[in-house]
Amino acid sequence: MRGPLALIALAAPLALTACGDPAPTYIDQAWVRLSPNKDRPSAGYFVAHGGDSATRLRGVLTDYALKVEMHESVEDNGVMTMKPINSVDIPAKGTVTFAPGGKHLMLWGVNDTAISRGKMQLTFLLDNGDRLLVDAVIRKPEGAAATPAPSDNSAN
Ligand SMILES: [Cu+2]
Repeated sequence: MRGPLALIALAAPLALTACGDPAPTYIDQAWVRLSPNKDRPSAGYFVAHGGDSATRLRGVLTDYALKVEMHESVEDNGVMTMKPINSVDIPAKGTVTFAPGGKHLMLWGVNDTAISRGKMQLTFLLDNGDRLLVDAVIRKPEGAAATPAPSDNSAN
């Protein structure tokens, strides 16, 4: 362990002074709104921050759901519908927000272990080959706490 740690300690001051380093694209504020119905997909939201160069989000993967899709809510003749999107441009130094009513993730079959842990890791695939690993907070639907446990023995 001594070798690598010493290297990191040496590298840190260098990284701070290297002001020519390109700023990377990153993701934050990731969260999942859990569907109250297990048969219906949950929705995921986040904010993508562009680095010094523009890139593109090619998709999102996770080990903690059966399927993930990127969607966009669109108004069609006054009716809100949504359609899958294949990629999203992340402009240099710009932000792209996935939020309720707009772009969002749909997640089918969110893993029970992730739900009880309250978070799930998402992998964001970028056009430049980067993979960004981000923990999304799982928020249970309103009133979920009031649902009695199915195994509850109500003999009284
Ligand atoms: Cu959708």
